[in-house]
Amino acid sequence: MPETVLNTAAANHSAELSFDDFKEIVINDYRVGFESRQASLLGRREVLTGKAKFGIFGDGKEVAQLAMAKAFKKGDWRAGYYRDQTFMFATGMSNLKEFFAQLYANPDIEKDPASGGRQMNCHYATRYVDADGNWTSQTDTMNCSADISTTGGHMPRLLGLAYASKLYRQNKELEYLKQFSINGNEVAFGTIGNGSTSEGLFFEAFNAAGVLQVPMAIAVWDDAYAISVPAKLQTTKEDISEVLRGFQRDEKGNGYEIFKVRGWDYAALCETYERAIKLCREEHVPVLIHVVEMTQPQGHSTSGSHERYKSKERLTWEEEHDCLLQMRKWMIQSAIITTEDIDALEAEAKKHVRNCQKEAWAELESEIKAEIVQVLQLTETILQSSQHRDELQQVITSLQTCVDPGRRDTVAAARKVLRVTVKEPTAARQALVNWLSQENEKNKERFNSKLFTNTPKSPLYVPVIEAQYQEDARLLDGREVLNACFDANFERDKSIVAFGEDVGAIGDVNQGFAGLQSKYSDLRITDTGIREATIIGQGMGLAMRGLRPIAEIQYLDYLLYSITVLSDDVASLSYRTAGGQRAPLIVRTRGHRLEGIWHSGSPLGLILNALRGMHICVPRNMTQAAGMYNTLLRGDEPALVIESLNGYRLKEKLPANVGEFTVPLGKAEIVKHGTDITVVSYGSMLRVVMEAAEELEHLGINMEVIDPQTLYPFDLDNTCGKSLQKTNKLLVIDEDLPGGGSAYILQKIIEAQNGYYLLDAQPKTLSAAEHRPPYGSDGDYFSKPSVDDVIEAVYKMMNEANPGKYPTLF
Ligand SMILES: Cc1ncc(C[n+]2csc(CCOP(=O)(O)OP(=O)(O)O)c2C)c(N)n1
Ligand SMILES: [Mg+2]
Repeated sequence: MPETVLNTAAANHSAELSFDDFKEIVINDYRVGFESRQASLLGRREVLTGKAKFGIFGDGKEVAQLAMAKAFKKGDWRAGYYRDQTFMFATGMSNLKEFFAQLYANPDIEKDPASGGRQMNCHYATRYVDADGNWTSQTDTMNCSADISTTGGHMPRLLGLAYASKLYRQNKELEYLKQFSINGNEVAFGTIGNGSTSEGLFFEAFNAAGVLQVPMAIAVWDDAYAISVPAKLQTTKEDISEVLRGFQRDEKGNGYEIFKVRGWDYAALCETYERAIKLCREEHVPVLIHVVEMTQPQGHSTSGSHERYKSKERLTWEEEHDCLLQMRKWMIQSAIITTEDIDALEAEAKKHVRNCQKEAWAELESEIKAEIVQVLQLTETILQSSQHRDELQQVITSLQTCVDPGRRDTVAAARKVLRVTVKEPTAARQALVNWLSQENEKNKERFNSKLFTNTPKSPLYVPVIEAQYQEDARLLDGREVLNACFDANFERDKSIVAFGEDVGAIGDVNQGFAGLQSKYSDLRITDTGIREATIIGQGMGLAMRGLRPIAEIQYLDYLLYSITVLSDDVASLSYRTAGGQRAPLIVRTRGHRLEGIWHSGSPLGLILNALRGMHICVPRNMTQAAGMYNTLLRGDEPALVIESLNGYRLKEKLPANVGEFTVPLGKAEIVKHGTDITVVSYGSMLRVVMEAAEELEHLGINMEVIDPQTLYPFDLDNTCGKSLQKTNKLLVIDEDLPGGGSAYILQKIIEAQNGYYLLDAQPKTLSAAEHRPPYGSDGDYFSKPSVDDVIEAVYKMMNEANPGKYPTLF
């Protein structure tokens, strides 16, 4: 049965403490909670008076977080949401000044280490990658994985963080990774709002953690609302722990230990957290702590007021059950503090918070003011000899009178001055041009950097090692080449694990991992449930904790089930922490043409748009795929590898160095040299293109075929652009929808590589039909580009260029 701790009880951790020590701890907790509340109140004011753009705060959730912080140890992890400032202050993972620096969007990572001003306020993260790309020691620190704003979106990552502890405890070969774990003793603490438990990701992760039996401690902060929508419209029976009762472990099997406790009852919360986390840490039993009767003193966020949708009775109840008010009463009643002393503490705390806020504002303001002075001085000098004094004076005045100016104001003023004086090329104007270009560099670093980690450990810097072939190299099925590659890597690096649906016992549906589970154990090659989103989350959490996961999505078509996790969480991690966190996760999948609507997907446009921040690899065969895995497994950035579904049984020569050779990312390869037209294609489509190339030779057309190999990064050496110097004609062919992956490739070649200037004919694309392909070979023929389609598309372009030489076909 779920354990319900609804009675106030003396916190049992105090058993070994003297009353004075106990009092000191409680009073200090109250101080942290009270300061946090003041930060919320002041934070809201800062938004309403215009210094910050938006605010969401943890008021009404303070006391439970004080209890959670007590149970949180070095080495532990948090994956939570925007209500957790009190926990972050109580653990020391953040502080009041950083809280305000983030609210003001200070882009300096010294001031806002969580996100360098990139995330909304109360989105937390600790930094674990140093400037050289080295991991810091995660067992010496408390660790917070970077928050995201999508409610429930962090649940898959939470699962992965907890799963890492399981691997570290059970796989003794990992003992050498001491900076990441001490015997898997680390608990992954999660927090989620009651409303967000309605999300599928919550249920998927919850079930998976029960199956896996991992040390995941998930707290539901239940304030009975999700913005304006009340519990009765969110949760069956209005009670999530009641709904989840079937997960309670019992004589029928493993499961969860479930706790329910009131959010204003400090002593009961401390006791609950102590018991729950002990079990979770020592026995790796996942726990649910459902914290009920929480409140929102200021409503949901600065975007609206809760008086609009909460009844008077509810608002009165919330006031009375304010957790800090209740804790205060209990402290006075229990003789922990006198009314006078707590009044004094509160007055002191208010002052302290105010000072932190002022300092945080002053730090940002002083930098911007210095920049304003520079722009004003430069503009004044320009003005002396300008014909446009009035306009320049206007720029000066509006910059001088700008309320709460930002960097956009200084840069916009400089750009305006340069426009106004475009016909006055003075030395003074040049000085402003120089200033602007320097600022642009700095602002690029502040606002646009670190989409990838770009450390010396980036896969882009992995040395290139060519594949070597012995004279009698064996000709194997493509899947066997991959299998040999994985085998060599698993042997080489004990931190590599692979998991997914049917990956373990049968070695994946195409047998790339065949035989490897029995060789390396089911802790390293592992079957999972059908749960794509949490397969990715599982991989992400492992990758954040120093392991090298290959997370497998059975078919590319099912990647969509995990696209939110990949897009919101994995792909944005480096950027949203300004390089403070990374997750070098490799996602393995297989796609392009095979059979039917859900086994033929090639949605590269969707992927390229959703997953900027990951490398996107589209190997044309299994040898190239192996070389890409060899590269990625030696680098520190996340990637997606899409193998060709119809290529596993095609014969390929086994390289002698199958686990060592590397295919560099962003290195396009000319797979057929030619002079008449440049055709760019990738993946399974390339085989079709090469078949067409043979017949086109008979028709007198010699095409150059280029395989970019990776779509992100795309052809870093401009191989495609250079090819156009020869052919002056470009055709991009893929299996995606029209305007999908091919449009991306066109933009790269025509615009980024300046291919436009080399063309003497309109650039074209040949893609699939706009619907998914029907089942059967006819379905494929009439939906995806066929050899006939390729031949005719190429021929038509040649016909248009030279109808005399290439008469119209039909
Ligand atoms: C996936 C997603 N859907 C919707 C939102 C918009 N949104 C932000 S907070 C919120 C309510 C969340 O309520 P709850 O989980 O109960 O947390 P609380 O804010 O009450 O602590 C909503 C709908 C979002 N951020 N992410
Ligand atoms: Mg809520």
